[in-house]
Order: sequence, then structure tokens, then C-alpha cells
Amino acid sequence: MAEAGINEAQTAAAPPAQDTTDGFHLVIEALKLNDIDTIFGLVGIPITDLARLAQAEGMRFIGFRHEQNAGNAAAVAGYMTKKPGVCLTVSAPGFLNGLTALANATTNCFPMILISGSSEREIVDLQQGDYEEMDQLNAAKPYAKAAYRVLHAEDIGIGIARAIRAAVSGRPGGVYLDLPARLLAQTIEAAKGRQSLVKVVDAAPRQIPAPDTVERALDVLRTAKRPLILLGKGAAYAQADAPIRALIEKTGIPYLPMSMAKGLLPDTHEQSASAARSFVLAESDAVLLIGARLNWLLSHGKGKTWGAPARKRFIQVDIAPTEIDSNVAIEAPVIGDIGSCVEALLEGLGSDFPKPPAEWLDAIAQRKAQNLSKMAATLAKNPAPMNFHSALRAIRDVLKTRPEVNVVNEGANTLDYARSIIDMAQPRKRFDSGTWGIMGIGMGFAIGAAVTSGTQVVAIEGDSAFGFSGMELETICRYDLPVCTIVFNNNGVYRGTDVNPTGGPDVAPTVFVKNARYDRMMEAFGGTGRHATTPEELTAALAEAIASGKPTLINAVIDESAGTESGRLTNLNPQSAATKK
Ligand code: ADP
Ligand code: TPW
Repeated sequence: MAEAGINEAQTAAAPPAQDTTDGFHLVIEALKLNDIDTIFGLVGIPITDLARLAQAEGMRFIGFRHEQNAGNAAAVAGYMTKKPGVCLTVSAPGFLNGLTALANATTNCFPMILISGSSEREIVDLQQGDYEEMDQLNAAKPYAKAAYRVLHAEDIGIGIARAIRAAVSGRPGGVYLDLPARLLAQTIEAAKGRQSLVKVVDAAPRQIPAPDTVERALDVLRTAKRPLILLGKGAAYAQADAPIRALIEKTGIPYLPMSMAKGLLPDTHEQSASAARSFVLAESDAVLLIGARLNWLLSHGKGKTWGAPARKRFIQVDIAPTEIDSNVAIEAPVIGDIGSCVEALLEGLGSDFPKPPAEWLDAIAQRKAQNLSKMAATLAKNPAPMNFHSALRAIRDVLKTRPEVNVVNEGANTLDYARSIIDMAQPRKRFDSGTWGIMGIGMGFAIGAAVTSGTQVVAIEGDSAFGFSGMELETICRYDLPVCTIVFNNNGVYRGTDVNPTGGPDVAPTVFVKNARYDRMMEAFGGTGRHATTPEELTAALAEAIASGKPTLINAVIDESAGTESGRLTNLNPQSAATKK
């Protein structure tokens, strides 16, 4: 593209004269000064040289095939490390592609910074039609926790400091940083540049809860007959694993992990009430929420799920005061960072804290035993072709022996069944569709998790879900990442058996090409492709993939009639919702 050539030349990072520096260098130095060592992104005007420079200066630049996946990788890196993950994109379309990931990060409370190159203010504001022109700052604002633009090279240090602080302090979220092309090429005195950089001190300060709020919370817990602790991904993010475990074990209170809090305590822990989830949600009388919002994933804290009309007493530990009373009244809010709040609760327990009544624990144990034996019977079946259960049993058997493996999971049925069948033994190892129930996080999260941890990732993907980010298989191969993707191939969205009732030439809206060979996509990039039609083949292929640590895709053939519409969310489809009313 001719115009591209001209523009690229205008912004190229020619080494500045000895005693001067430029925007490119200041951005990279500011990030490095704050211990950010990786950028996930996709190059083009005006940021190609920024990526090159990052690499030259010892940072990792992980290049993607679509910005949404780069953004998702950055977001998951932020969630794993409590440092903002950084995603770099070009202007307008590249920025918009990344914006979905930024919005998803904000929704999930993951710290990330989307840095996009942009056109000059003068042209954008007069709408004069620049190459990839867009008012990106204003477009980002509704979807980000904060959005900033830097216009002068001497403000780059402050701009990056503000972005980091906004991303990780308080409730974490996505931050947008707008860097106009001209800023990157701006030169200033090197000494002035150095002085302008900011090393952020204590980016996410501890927030100690007020003592009376801790006492109020303990009073509710002490008087409860059927207490329950609910751990959300905020609790996993907080990296307060030891105090959280101590609180649970010292009080003896049964707990439920939300999907990404699985592994905070091993799912096999005897106080886990996961196998009696509906029972404990409905029957508990007091619930301590730790880093979990009462949103749709928890039926908004009301209704039949929660045993209405009985009244539930809620204690909520969260860093965001405005979260309290979002859906139902919270009797005992405890506002602060989870580490500090849980430690304060622990200290306040005293030696006379009553154990939960035996009837409550017995009732849960009984319900768990019943449900587990039902599940064991279902898992033991060996239908041909495989269904979700028999395939997940095969995966579970391998992962049981590899607790260090990171698990990425999306789809409808694939997500719902994997969440309950695949146990997690370590914290922050499960990454999924999260608060939005979004499809498309798969390969971005898998790459982000592999790059950040340097350890094996297994992505368990519905075939539809996989399609949103499937081209990143090339990225996985290019960086030779230890990612094994398992595609649950049932020929469509939810399942593959729908028919178009009109008899017209098009297939039904949920149906894909039959018997697709996703494993061959992987082979196209030099990775290993496997085709599994039985649990034995799946177990063998997965064990081999993990042992090799090489990019692998397993095409797992699932009965195309096995899924249900929207998995467990059938009731959210407007028709079902209307019938219910
Ligand atoms: P889940 O989906 O697992 O139920 P949510 O994403 O709904 O979890 O809730 C996470 C909550 O955790 C958010 O309300 C967020 O404000 C809170 N949070 C995140 N990090 C911290 C922290 N370090 N300390 C306290 N609360 C936190
Ligand atoms: C960005 C809607 C929810 S689940 C799903 C879609 C398209 C795919 C389900 O089929 P899949 O899984 O992956 O084959 P399975 O196990 O049931 O066979 N676009 C976005 N997000 C969402 N959630 C959708 C569409 C959806």
C-alpha cells in the first residue's frame, strides 16, 4: 500500500541523536521501568517500530493474527500476575478489534492496558478523513475503567504511570492509552526524557477494612446455622491463597468456588460443596461472598436458586464499595482488598468461633455423595460416538495427574460440563468465558497463559467457540508454545443436528460443515494434529501432547446430537424466558 509506505516513513523510529530521545523510546523505557516485560499485539502504522524497539530493548513482543486475541492474552496475563497485561494495536480497526478484549477485561476485573496508535488530533477533530481515522479515546471510554491520551513526549512517563495505576488499583480493569503517531516520533532532550519517566510506587495499595465492618461480618457468621462461603475470581486474583484457605479450614464452613476460583483450594477438598451446589445455594442461611458479584451467574442473589421466599443473610468482601447492594441487600459489607479483609476476619475469629452445626454438614455430605455417585455412573458410560461426559472423563483422567496444567475452557455444553467434571488443584489455572459468557477467548487466553507461565496449557473448546480465535494456531506454532487445543467437534453451535424447517438450500443457523478436521488446520502450521473418536484415543493423544510440550490440536469427535441449546442457559433464551413468565 503506497500511503502506508509514506506514513510509515514519517513515524519510523530512526535512532534519535545522542542527546535526544523520542516518543518510541520513552514508551518502551516507561514500560520497562515498571517491570512490564511483554507486549501482545499486532503491528502496522504507526506502531510497527514500537514493536521492533520493544524487542530490541529486551521485551517480548508476541504478534497475533487478530487484535482481539492479543487483547485477551494481555488480559489473562494481567489476571495471572496482578500486573497490567499490555496489548498494542494500530489505529481505528485494530483498536476496535482490541476493544472487545478491553471491554471483556473491564467486565471481568482483569488489569490490562490497550495501547493504540492514532491519527493526529487536528485531523480527527475536524473529521478530515485520515488513514484509519477515528476518535478512539471517546470510543474507548464507555468500555474501559479509564482512558488517557498523551500528546507530548515529556508526558509519556506520566501517561503510562496513570494507565498502570488505573488498571490495577481498587477494582482492576481495562485502561485505554491513546498514542498519536506524531507523539511517537517527537524528540526531546534525552536528560529531560529520563527525568520524565515514573516508576509507580505501590500501584495497588492494600486497603484495610474498617474494624467494625469485620466485627459485623463475624457476628453474622457466628449466628448462622447453615453458613456458606462463596469464592469468586476476585479471590483468586487477590493471591491471598493461604489466608483464604485458613479462613475456610478454621471456620469449617463449606465453600463453593465460582468457575475461575476453582483450584484456589483443591476441588477435592472435603469442605468443597461443589457437588451439592444447588442444595447449598438454596438451603444456606448466611453467605460470605469473597470476590464474587451477585450477577446473573449467581441468579442475582434471589429467586428459587437461593431458596426464596426464605431470606438470605449476605456478607460481602469486595474492594469496590459500589458493588454492595447491587442486586439484594447486603447485611455486612467488608470493603478492602481481599488479603487484608480475610486476614482481619481470621484474626477476629478467636478460639471460640462455633463450628457449623453437624446437621448442616451432614446434609451437604449426603447430597454430595448422592450427586457424585450419579455423576460417576454417567461418566462410566461409553457411548459411541463419544458424548461430552465420556470425552471429559478421558481428559479428566490425564489432567488429574498434571495439576500444574493451565486449563482454558469455552463453549456452551463444553463449558458447562468441563467446569463440573474437570477438577482443579492449583489456583489461577482455569481461564474461561467469565462474566459475559463470551466466546472467542480461547486461543488468546491460551497463548497469554502459556507465555506468562511458561507451562502447559490445555484448551477445551466447543467447535463454535474455537472458530472465533482459531487462526491463532499459527501464533501458537510460531512461538512453539506448549498448548494443546481439544476441539469438541459436534458439527455445530450447541449441536449439529438441527434442520432448516423451510426445506430451503441453507443449513440451519446452528449447523457447521459435517466431520470437519480441525486437526488438519494445526498440521498446516507444522503443529501436531490428532483425531480422536474414542476416550482411549483422546486420553492417549492428550497424554502425548502434554509429554511433548508441543503445539497440538486434538479433533475430538462428539455425538452431534449430544448438546442442549445454550448448554445450561436454555432458560435465558427469550422463548423459554417468555414461557416461564
Ligand atoms: P465471579 O465471576 O468468579 O463470581 P466476579 O468477577 O463477579 O467473580 O467478582 C469479582 C469481584 O472481586 C469484583 O467485584 C471485584 O471488585 C472484586 N475484586 C477483585 N480483586 C479484588 C481484590 N484484590 N480485593 C477485593 N476485591 C477484589
Ligand atoms: C462473542 C453465543 C454462546 S455459546 C456459543 C455461542 C455462539 C457456542 C456454542 O457452541 P460450541 O459448544 O462452542 O460448539 P458446545 O459445547 O455447546 O457444542 N458470540 C459471542 N459470545 C457468545 N456467547 C455467543 C456469540 C454463544
